[in-house]
Amino acid sequence: MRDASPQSAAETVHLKDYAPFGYLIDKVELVFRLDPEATRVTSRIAFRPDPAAKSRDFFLHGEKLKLIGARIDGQKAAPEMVKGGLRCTVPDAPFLWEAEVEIAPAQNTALDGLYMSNGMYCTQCEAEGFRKITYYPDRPDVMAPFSVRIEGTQPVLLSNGNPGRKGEGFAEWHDPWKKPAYLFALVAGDLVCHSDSFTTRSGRRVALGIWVRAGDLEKCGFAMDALKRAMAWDERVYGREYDLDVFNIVAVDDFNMGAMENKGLNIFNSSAVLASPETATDANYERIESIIAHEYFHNWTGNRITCRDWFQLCLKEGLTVFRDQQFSADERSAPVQRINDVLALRGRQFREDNGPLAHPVRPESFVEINNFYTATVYEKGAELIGMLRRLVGEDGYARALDLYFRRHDGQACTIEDWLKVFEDACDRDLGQFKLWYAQAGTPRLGVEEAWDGSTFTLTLTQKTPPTPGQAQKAPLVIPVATGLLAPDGSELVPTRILEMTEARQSFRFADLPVRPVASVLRGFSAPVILERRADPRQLRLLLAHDTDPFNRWEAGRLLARNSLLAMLRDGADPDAGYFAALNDLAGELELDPAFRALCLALPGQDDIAQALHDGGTVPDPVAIYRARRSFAEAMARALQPRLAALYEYSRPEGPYSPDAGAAGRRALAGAALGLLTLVDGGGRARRQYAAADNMTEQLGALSALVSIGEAEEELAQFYAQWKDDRLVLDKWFGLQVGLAGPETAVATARTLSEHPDFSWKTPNRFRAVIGGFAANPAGFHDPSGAGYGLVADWLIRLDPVNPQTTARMSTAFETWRRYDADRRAQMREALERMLATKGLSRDTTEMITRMLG
Ligand code: 0A1
Ligand code: ZN
Repeated sequence: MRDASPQSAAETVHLKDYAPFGYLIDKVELVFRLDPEATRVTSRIAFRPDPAAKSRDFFLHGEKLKLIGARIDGQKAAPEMVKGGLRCTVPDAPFLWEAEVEIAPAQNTALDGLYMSNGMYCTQCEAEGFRKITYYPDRPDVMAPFSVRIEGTQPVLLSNGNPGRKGEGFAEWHDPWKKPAYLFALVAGDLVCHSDSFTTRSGRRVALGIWVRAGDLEKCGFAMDALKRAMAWDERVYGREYDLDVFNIVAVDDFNMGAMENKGLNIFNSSAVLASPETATDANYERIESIIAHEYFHNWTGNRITCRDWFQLCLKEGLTVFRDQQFSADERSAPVQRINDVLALRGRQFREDNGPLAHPVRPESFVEINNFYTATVYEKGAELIGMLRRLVGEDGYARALDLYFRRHDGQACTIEDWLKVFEDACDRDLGQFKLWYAQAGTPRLGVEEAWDGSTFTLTLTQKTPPTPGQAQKAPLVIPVATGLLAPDGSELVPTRILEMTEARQSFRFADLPVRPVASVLRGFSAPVILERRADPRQLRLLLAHDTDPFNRWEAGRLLARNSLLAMLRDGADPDAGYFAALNDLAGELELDPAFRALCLALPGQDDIAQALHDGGTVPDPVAIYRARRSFAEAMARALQPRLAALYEYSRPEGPYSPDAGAAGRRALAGAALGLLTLVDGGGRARRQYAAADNMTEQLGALSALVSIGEAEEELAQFYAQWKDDRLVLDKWFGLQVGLAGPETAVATARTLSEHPDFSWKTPNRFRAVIGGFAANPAGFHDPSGAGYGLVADWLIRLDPVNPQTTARMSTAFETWRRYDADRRAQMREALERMLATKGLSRDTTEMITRMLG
């Protein structure tokens, strides 16, 4: 661990070097005297030597702190200041450490530690921000109860735990649960509260508060409702009750991520809490519900049981993502949730896992831990939990989780601890399963079929391509959920889990009356790429009849993708057979509208690029954009009457409601509108735009018009209407840079990056404009290289201000090796230019170095 040699803090930290801290902490008392330029933080920390630890190295982390003074047991201490912190000689017995430091929150633009956002003080301590607040063993395995006193003139002063004394200019808080420093939080500002309460199943009343700026009070209702539903769900499904008298959430505008699970005081990016029908889309509501649940669920999976070190990040994140996905599946439609989760996994994690940034779900080394809050740790981490559950069954999973909470409450744990509870509760050896945590890369699953007149044999093969630092891969345990359909579409063999453990393995289905059509990897039962030569007739049968909704959708997806690939590779026409099958499915009135909307969506541009690359063809993003557009136009023409009817009759009546049913109907109407607009000149979209009373329909219509380049008037109107609403203005920016075609994208991004409302130091706005553009392949990959140049210029500018967001957004370049020689050279040049920037942050340096490999 870094703590073993703090002098080399900028160097690589290795999991194998982990060593426990030498001291335990009985209590922490902090006093904050707030001032934008000179906040004073005093700490009183009761240490005692840990009898179980070998080291007696008393090293406290500290960064950007001005030490005013330190004492040990009341005597002036003389610590040695070293890189990344201080070291001190301390008694070989319990002692009290006291220190006073000064920090300048107003100067903190990196948004970790204590910083200011719109005049409000707030903190972000995960992963290593607490060391910017005071000297402390800032590592997750050091847990302690905290008491906090805040002195400031702000009307609202919040911290973790339960409220204590409060008076003019001060407030005190006490958190009885021991926690690592990364869960510390403090907020001070002129805020108002949307209050409510929740009574736990054992009858304790918890006061709930969502704290926002005065103008935002009306936008908290949905988040509060989601919170109460999440609290009830965690009691019902996992038997987990909340454990403090209060639970507070604060919305801030300047935040690097979505939200943070600080004990009893979650801090949220305002985009992940605030919603009203006029300003938030259905997708925004869905995201809010899932993030509220995610942060709340961390109270048990993350806070009560935390990580021993940051290599174990997936212990809390994979599990908590899995839990929030389960929650959303229960609250909404399970198949739709699964499809969306897989879309996100393929879009972000597969891209990462198949490029230079590939790393195991539990990495073995890092330079900057903030660079490992990745799709692999989060989303693939969640998939591993799903596979475990599939392998041990629902009951086994429930027993294992009960044991996990019983055995490890109050501890800082490892993946070994996690797997051991499954081994003990389910009497199963998970030695091979553990490889999923250690081996990077997306396995390729091959499928061969044989039929002898009564027995159907599926032979599965697995192969994981090499990833950086891991040339050789061993076979994994892969649960392959499989069912068989008869040629008439009826189900011959219901879903069973084929448990694959070898590189090549056959599974037999005997005594069948007819040769079946196999539905393999139902529900996307493992995070793999299925490599199966798909016969279009079989796919059409699955699209029409599969009893597994995921594979039904997947069959349509494959038909669309194969047709697009054939257009791009061989100049083929769009697949009319697919359009006919889709037309039938879209008209199945008993099918969930949200599901049908997903079936009408085309594979994304990056998805197609990845598929071409996987198949050995160099992708041309501009050609992909054009092929996809002409495919969509052909689809719109082929399905026109159906789409017109769907548009007409799917939209829900009555006042806007964000519930899943109404949202699904709007999604279906919106999908129809998007396609129809490509062939109807935009009349419908213009009418919808003018009449819309909710953001979903207003933005849906505007997007459709922007896509055909006919939105000038509406864009101006939208800006005039929403210029004072920062979250809506982000949408206005994002939509223009994200949807512009290859002819206009670079110019649009350039113009908008010069717009007076492009407040680039605010992460949400930067992400909307620069991130939105980088996610538009037809613009970012402009053959001139201007797209790469524009993004690189902005990243170089943002880096000294906010390294975390810069490093995260530099992943726009992670696919550089996929492209043709010219684009490769231009992207490489942009990466090298960034890397050569004097004083480039450790965060961004690490990312670019890994990308250049
Ligand atoms: N733990 C939070 C996400 C988070 C992680 C890092 C942060 O700063 C580097 C901020 C938030 C979650 O999973 O929601
Ligand atoms: Zn999380």
